[in-house]
Amino acid sequence: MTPATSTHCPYCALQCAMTLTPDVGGVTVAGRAFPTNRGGLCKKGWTSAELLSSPERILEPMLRQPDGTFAPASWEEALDLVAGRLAAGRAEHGADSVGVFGGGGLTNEKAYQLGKFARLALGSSRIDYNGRFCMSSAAAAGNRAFGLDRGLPFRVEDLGAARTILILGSNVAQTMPPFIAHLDGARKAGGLIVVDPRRTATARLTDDGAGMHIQPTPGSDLVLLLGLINIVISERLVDTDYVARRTVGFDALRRSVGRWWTERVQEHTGVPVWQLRELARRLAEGPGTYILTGRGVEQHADGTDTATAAINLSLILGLVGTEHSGYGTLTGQGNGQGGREHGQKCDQLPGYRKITDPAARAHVAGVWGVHPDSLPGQGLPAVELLAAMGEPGGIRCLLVHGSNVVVSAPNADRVRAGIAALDFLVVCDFFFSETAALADVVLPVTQWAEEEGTMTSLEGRVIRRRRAVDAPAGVRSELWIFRELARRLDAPGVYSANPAEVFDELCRASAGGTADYSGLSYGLLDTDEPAYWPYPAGSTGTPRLFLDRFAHADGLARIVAVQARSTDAPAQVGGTLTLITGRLLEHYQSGTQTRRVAELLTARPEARAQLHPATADRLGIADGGWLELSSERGTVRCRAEASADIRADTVFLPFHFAGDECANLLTDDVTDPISGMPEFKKTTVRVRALQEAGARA
Ligand SMILES: Nc1nc2c(c(=O)[nH]1)N[C@H]1C(S)=C(S)[C@@H](COP(=O)(O)OP(=O)(O)OC[C@H]3O[C@@H](n4cnc5c(=O)[nH]c(N)nc54)[C@H](O)[C@@H]3O)O[C@H]1N2
Ligand SMILES: Nc1nc2c(c(=O)[nH]1)N[C@H]1C(S)=C(S)[C@@H](COP(=O)(O)OP(=O)(O)OC[C@H]3O[C@@H](n4cnc5c(=O)[nH]c(N)nc54)[C@H](O)[C@@H]3O)O[C@H]1N2
Ligand code: SF4
Ligand SMILES: [Mo]
Repeated sequence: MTPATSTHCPYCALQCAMTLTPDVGGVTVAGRAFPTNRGGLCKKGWTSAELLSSPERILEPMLRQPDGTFAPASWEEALDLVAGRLAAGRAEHGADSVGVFGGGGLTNEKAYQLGKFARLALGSSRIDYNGRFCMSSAAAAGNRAFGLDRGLPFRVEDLGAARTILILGSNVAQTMPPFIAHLDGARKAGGLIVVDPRRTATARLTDDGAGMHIQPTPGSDLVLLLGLINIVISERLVDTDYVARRTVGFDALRRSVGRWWTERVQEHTGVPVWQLRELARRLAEGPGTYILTGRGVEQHADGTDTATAAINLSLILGLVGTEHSGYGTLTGQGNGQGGREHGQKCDQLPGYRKITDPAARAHVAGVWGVHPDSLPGQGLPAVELLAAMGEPGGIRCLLVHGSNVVVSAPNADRVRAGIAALDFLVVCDFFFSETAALADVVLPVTQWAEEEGTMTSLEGRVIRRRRAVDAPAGVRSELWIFRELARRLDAPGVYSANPAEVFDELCRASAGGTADYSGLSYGLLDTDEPAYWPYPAGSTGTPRLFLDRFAHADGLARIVAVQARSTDAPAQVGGTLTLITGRLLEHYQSGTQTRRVAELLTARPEARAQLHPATADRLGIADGGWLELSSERGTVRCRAEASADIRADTVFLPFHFAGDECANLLTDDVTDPISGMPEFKKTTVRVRALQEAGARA
C-alpha cells in the first residue's frame, strides 16, 4: 500500500492539515488533526487533489507561434528562448525593463528565490506580487503601530477562550470555514459581532444569543472606528494604565476623534447610535476581547488608515500583547504571511528587511555572495508595476509566478492592454489561466502535492508541506526553473533546486531581521512541533508576540491618529449603487483552479450579482434575470441574485470569474497611498436590467 503523506491544503492561509493517500483512482484527501482546522476541511480542500490529474493540466512548455496558437517545446528550447529574450531586453532597454510578478501562494522557498532571482539574475528592482492586493494595508498598519507585521500575533486557538470577538469585513464562514469553530466560545457568550454590509454566513453566526450584526455603508468603517474610539474615550472606557505603560500617541488620538460624535457617525455609516454605544461598551467589557480585520475593511483607498483605527481602538482598550485579548488581521492566501517576508515585495529583502536599509543590504548581499552595491533599489508596488507595462521607460518583459492578473488585478481592461503592449510575457502555471493564455511562453510547474516546501500560516506558524506524489514527467519545479535560467543568464550567486537547501539559505538571510527564521530547519519542522516566528537560532519561537514589548526600538506601540479623508457617501440615485466584490465558498481567487473542479463549478457555475429585492424591483431586474453593471472603467453582464441579505444601496459581485463576468472590469486602480492596496471594495456602478437575448449578443 502507498503510504499516506501528512501535508496541508493548497489554498488559503488557514493551511488546514490533510493526509494524501495515492491509490489507483487518484489521490484520497482526508482531514488531519491540527490546531487550526481540528480535522475539518472545506469543499475546496476536499476536492483539491482532483487538479493533480486534471486533463487540462499543461504538461510541456508551450511557445506561442506566429499564428497565435501555442505549440509544445522541449525545456531546453523554452529556457534558451526565455533567457535569450530576457538578456536581449535587458541589454537594449535596461534591467528595469524586466518585471517580475509573484504570488502569496508560493512556498517560502519559491518566494525567496524569486526575489533573489529578480535582483541578482535579472538585476531588476521591478518585482512585486499579488499580496499587494491582499495584505498590504493591514501589513502597513501593523508595521507602523507595532514595528512588526504578523497577521495574528497570537495563536488561532487562543480565540477559543474569548468572550467578545469583533470581526470587521471578513466572511470567515465562507472564506475559512473550519475557522468558525474557534468562534464557539464567543458565540456561546453572545459576544460575536460582525461588521459587514451584507448579512453573510458569518453574520448569521451572531444569531445565537446576543451577538450583533452591524451593516454599515461600504467604505464607512474608518468613520465607524473613529466614532467608537470617541465613545470609548468620552465614556472613560480607556485602559489608561496600559496606554501609559505600552503606547505613545494617545493625546493626539484624543484630539483627533472629537468631531466624530455619535449622531454624525450614524449619518455617515448608517449604524444607529444605540448600536454604536452598545458595541463600544461590549468591547470594553474585557478581558477576552479580540478585534479582527479582513479584506472588507482593508481593500480601500484608506485601508491602511482603517486598519490603523482598528489597532488604535485595540490599543486604547489594552487588548494587544496580552495573554487573553488581541488584535489581528486574517491573512488570506496559503502563504500570504510567508509571501510577505522573504523579498518578493518591491521594497523588501528577506527577513522582512527594508531594501533601502544599508545594514540589511550588506547582510543579504553577504549571504548571496555579492557586493551590496550590486543590489537594485526599491521597485514599484503591484498596481504601478502593471501600469508600467508598455509605458516609456516601463516594463517590456514580464515574468508571472502565481497570479492571474488579468482577472484579479483592478481595472482589468487596462491590465490586458498593458500585456498586449509587452515585448515578452512568460507565465509559470499548471493551467492556461486567462493570463497564461496571453503569454509568449508558458512554463508548466509542479503542484503543491508534488513538491517539498514550507508555508507560513495566518498565525505565523511555519509548516512543512510535503510531497505526496510524483509530478508528471514534463513539468518542473520553479526552483529548478530559476536555477536553469540563472545559469543561462550567467547570474552571480547560487540557485539550488533543492527546497531544503533553499530554506537553509533563507534562514541565514533572515537572521537578525524582523521575520527571523534562523533557528528553523527542515529537520525541526519535520517533527511537526509548532514553530512560530520570530524563531532566532537558539530560541523556541514566539506563539504570542508583544507580551513584554512591541518591536519598535523603545518597545512601545504607536497610536497613530488618522482622519477620514472622504466622508461623503456616494449618492444612491437612479440606478447608481455601490459595488463591493469578494468571495464565494466554492471558488478560490481568480478561479483558475476551482473552476476546473467539476463539483465546485457545478455548485457555482457563474457570477451572480447580489442585490436587494427592493432594489431589483425598482430597477426592473428579476431574480435570476440578466443585468448590466457599468463603471467608469468597464461593463459586466451577468445574472442577478435577489437577496434581502444585502443593503439596498449596495451590490455584491464575486471576482472568481472571467470574460463578461469579470468583476475587475469595473474596479478602479486607485490605491491606498501608503500600502498600494487597490480599492476592490467600493466602486460606484450603474445597474440596469437587460433583456435575456441582449445579454450575450
Ligand atoms: N472560498 C474562498 N476562500 C478564500 C479565498 C477565496 O478566493 N475563496 N481567498 C483567500 C484570500 S487570498 C483572502 S484575502 C481571504 C479573504 O477573506 P475575506 O476577507 O473573508 O473575504 P472577502 O469576501 O473578500 O471580503 C469579506 C467581506 O467583506 C465585506 N465587505 C465588502 N466591503 C466592505 C466594507 O466596506 N466594509 C465592511 N465592513 N465589509 C465589507 C463583504 O461583504 C465580504 O462579506 O479569503 C481566503 N479564503
Ligand atoms: N475585485 C476583486 N479583486 C480581487 C480581490 C477582491 O476581493 N475583489 N481580492 C484580491 C486578493 S485578496 C488576492 S489574494 C488576489 C488573488 O488573485 P490572483 O493573484 O490571481 O491569485 P490566484 O487566482 O490564486 O492565481 C494564482 C495563479 O497561479 C497559479 N498557481 C498556484 N500556485 C502556484 C505556484 O506555486 N506557482 C505558480 N507558478 N503558479 C501557481 C494558479 O493556477 C493561478 O493561475 O486577488 C485580488 N483581486
Ligand atoms: S479553509 Fe482554506 S486551508 Fe482549509 S480546506 Fe478550505 S481552502 Fe483549504
Ligand atoms: Mo487575498
